[in-house]
Amino acid sequence: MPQQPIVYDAPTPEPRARTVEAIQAEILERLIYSVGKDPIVARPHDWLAATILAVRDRVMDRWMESSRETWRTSHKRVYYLSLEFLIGRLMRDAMSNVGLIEPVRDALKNLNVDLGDLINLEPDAALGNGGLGRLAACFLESMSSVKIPAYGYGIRYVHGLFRQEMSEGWQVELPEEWLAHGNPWEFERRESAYEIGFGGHVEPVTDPDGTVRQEWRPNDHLLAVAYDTPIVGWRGARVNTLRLWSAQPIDPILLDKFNSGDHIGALEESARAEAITRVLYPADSTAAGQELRLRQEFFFSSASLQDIVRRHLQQYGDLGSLPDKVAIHLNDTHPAISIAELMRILVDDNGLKWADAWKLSRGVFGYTNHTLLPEALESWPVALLERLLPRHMQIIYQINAEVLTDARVRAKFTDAQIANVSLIDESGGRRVRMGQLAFVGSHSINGVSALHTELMKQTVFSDLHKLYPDRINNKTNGITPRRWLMQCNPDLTKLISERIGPDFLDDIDLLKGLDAHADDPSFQSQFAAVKQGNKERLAKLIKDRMGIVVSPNALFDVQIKRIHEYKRQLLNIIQAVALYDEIRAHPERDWVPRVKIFAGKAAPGYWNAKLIIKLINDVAKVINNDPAVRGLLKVVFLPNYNVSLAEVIVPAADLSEQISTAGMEASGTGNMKFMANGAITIGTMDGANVEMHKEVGAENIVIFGLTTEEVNEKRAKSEVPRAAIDASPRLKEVLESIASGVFSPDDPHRYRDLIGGLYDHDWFMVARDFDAYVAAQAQVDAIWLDKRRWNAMAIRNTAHVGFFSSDRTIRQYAQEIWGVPVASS
Ligand code: B1H
Repeated sequence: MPQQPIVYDAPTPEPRARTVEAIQAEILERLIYSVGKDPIVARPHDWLAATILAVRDRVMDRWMESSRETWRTSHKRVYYLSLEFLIGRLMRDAMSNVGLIEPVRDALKNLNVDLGDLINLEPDAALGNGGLGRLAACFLESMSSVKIPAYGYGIRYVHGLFRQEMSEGWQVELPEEWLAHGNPWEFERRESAYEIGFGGHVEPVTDPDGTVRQEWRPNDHLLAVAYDTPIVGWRGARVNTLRLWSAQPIDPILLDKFNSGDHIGALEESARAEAITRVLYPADSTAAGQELRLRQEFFFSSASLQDIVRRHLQQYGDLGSLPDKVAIHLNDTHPAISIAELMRILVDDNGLKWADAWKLSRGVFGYTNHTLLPEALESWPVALLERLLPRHMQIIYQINAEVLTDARVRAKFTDAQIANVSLIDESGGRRVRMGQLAFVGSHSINGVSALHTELMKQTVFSDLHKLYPDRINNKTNGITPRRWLMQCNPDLTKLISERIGPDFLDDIDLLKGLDAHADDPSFQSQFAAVKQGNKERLAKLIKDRMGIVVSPNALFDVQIKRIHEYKRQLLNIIQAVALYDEIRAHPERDWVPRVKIFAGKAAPGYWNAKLIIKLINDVAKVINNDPAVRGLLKVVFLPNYNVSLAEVIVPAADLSEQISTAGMEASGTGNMKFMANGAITIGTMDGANVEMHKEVGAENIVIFGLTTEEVNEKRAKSEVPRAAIDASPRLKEVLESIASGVFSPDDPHRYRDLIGGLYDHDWFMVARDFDAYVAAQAQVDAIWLDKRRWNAMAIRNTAHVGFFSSDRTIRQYAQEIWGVPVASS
């Protein structure tokens, strides 16, 4: 059926009324007619669904308007391809961005329902592991806020990141069920379904005009069905679409099998197809490596590209304008197979010449690298790609041939350099390196902090950078100040508005106006009172969930993030043990009461990370129950860290732990969230900490430890850490106590190997940074005791967070990578 022409000036829908009465009536109407419940028996989940539907309606008008405008103005569209979107809850975000929190609260109150209860009932959309997925979510919100026409493309996992429970201090993983009560935010688009192929073979076909084309004949097919979620920007600036793909079989039931009595066999294809989008791989900063993961990557890349090309052809009828109208961004290498898929679509399906297609394709793609950790760099066995995607493997070979010729002939590279830039890793089984593919197929390759981008040039991509020197650029990460300041910390937002006026809500750089008030005692005490309120709320949560009583007057010292050796939760807990020993040895001293708060998930197969969780819990048990500590130190590990828990912890933190081994954390984004909420950072010169140090000033951040160069030097010399341990009696004592079972009397050898690693190689420099860390913590104590100084520092952190808004990051992507015009704030 031919597509109907689009009539741009058709009447737009009448915006829904926003009064309390209208909203109240609509919630009731939705409850009865959409949820199908009588108000007298409706349960909280029914009210939640009805409320979301009423809020969603008030986003719809803006959604239609936004997409009509993009069609009408022929504006360039940005497509952000990401295997992860760590969205969290959507209702408060949407209400806040369209200014409906108060009327909805009042409408619900009239119906005897508490808005806060409903907010806490909404499940988190946890379609991501950590920073990479959360960044994608912040970017979506910022793209809407700065009015960039954009789509997020990803996978609608049935099970997001696993739920973490504790069993005697050990992490246990349970399946996550965010869709259990349905998802009122999404629209299923059965009409936007694409066929995705796997396997089969490639056949040359001769066209009537005599040209020979390659045609891929997959032997395995399934459908990608779209589910759309509206993402509304600040003050409803624009509504963009998050389009998540779900895998479905082409034939839900194989009728011949069914009719012959094989009822289970008849459903096999269905189960196989649906397996692709069933679950998110739970590894952060480690490549998954299984075939199913590669299937996920191709599945969502192919569906997204088919959708993009269809939309472009519908509007422009010609592929030559692709780079003028389309920017496709690869969030890490997970969607890098898109490069080969677009080439296949252009050359095989649409008959473009290879060279023309390659130019168009490179004009369209941009790629962000998020880590240099070798275990996270994706590569796939050639044999696997040949079997699953035979045509794509041919295309990759052809791309590689051109790159290698360029390296040899134009750049006169040595053999070693050629091996470095090759898309095929020939050492130990042939593998396709997705980073190299993403690099050569993109016109822009960016890192996520200044330091990380520099290291990209010096390490993983050094030779590719020499070959194509104008491609690598930096885009320091950011966070959305809506979710991470205004929504999670309404009291602070109100206080700031009263002090410097509300304009900072629309121009976050205006927070600098707080500098002038940083030393004002009255403002300081108001700022501290807000923090105190947030700490009381967190203390209550800790009491309710864990039964542990913590004093909101203590210093809340917080490390929340994925558990990883390079992030060094181990350094933090060892310092806690050292402090414990000191408190007991010197009860007479004037100790600063501290609560050490940890939260985070470990990848299920990452033994040392799981052991570190157990150690934190073992140490907590001893310290929290030792009367000699007199409550001066508490250790808490909060289970099941996720976005909504972060929204409670971050505003309550006094001290933000950003203590990764220098050179290893590409950026970090939690660091920025704490900064916004007036916590002081204790951190290494790593990732975006370096730029935070610059923005807030050296006197407002506590920096310690080895630099990247020093770490590299020690590693290059294979210097053993024993000297550092011998030189620090305090460290030695702590390590011995942990290794000998003081905290694990039920299994005295539990930590022997973990601690042994610090003696043998200490790759992450825990021992060698220990003394510097302890000294930095002492400096923190000293500042804490000088309340005026602490408060001034905290205020200055909030004041200088503007640079770390994802609106700034997104504007830079738009101008410098995507070629999309943006209004300045
Ligand atoms: C980051 C990942 C990551 N870097 C592989 N790399 C994954 C790699 O499932 N996988 O295969 C999943 C995640 N995640 C993080 O990205 C960095 O460690 C942070 O430093 C950074 O802030 C964040 C956003 O750029």
